[in-house]
Amino acid sequence: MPSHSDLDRQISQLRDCKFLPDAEVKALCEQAKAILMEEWNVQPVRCPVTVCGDIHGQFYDLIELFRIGGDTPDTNYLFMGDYVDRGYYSVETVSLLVALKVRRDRITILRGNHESRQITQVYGFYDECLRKYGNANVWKYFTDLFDYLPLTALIENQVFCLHGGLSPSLDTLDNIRSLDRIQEVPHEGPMCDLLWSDPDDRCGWGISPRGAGYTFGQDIAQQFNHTNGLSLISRAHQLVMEGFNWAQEKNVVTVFSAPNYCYRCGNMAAILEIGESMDQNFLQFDPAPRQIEPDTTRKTPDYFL
Ligand SMILES: [Mn+2]
Repeated sequence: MPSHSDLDRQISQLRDCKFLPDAEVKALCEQAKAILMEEWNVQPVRCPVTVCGDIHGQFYDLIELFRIGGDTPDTNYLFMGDYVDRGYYSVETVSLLVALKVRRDRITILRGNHESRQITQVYGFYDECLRKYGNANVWKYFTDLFDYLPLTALIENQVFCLHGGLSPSLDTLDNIRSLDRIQEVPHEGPMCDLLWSDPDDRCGWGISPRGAGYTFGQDIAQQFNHTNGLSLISRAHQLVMEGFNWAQEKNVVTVFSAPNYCYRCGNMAAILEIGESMDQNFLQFDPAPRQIEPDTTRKTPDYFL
């Protein structure tokens, strides 16, 4: 078991965007697994807390996020998934968040649809691990860890947080509590829906253009909030140009924390501060100044899923 100073050293190395050796990642993931195992499918979170959306490997923008929102553990953070894929620094990004979790800084990290073996083999994290480590070990440690991430969080029994959205198979928070989450994200079903669904202007349930999850209308969100005594559903998963977007008469808010997504979308990022009295304050931010990734050939990813 590494000493606290090992962990401090690792965190400071990661904050300089230098990835850790294979064996250190392995040990970190083992410790993180033991912590996440004790967390719930609907993980309770106290306010004040700062809620964040997709990061997608944009490491320097994550550092900017901490500069804007305050450092851990002084600021209590809730991240709603999608740490990896798309950006150049998935390894450093997810390593830092996991290391902060292991240090037991005040941080909750939920699962996004990209925290999956299958998706990361298509959208960048797998290739990045191969490039940086020469083999797939680190990819395996992290994707095995992802199975333990909580699916949702509940701030003061009022604000329900998750990556994607609602599911026609889940009417209550107790339904979610009874899921067996320790598995790869399935292609369909309630666990898949929580990580893939999106709000929509049309009423009722709809077929999702993503090919997984559903679209859900205001009627669905209102009913879910009413049934479960909630004031708000906070979710990520969709690029929104201002970094946050109210939907469905403020039953739902989208928070997206990757500025200039994929280094080309031109969007702002945002985080949502929820204060001592559950007051809400959005902080928007632009991309951090950064260098072009030094020594690799840039691939053109598919931006359209
Ligand atoms: Mn997503």
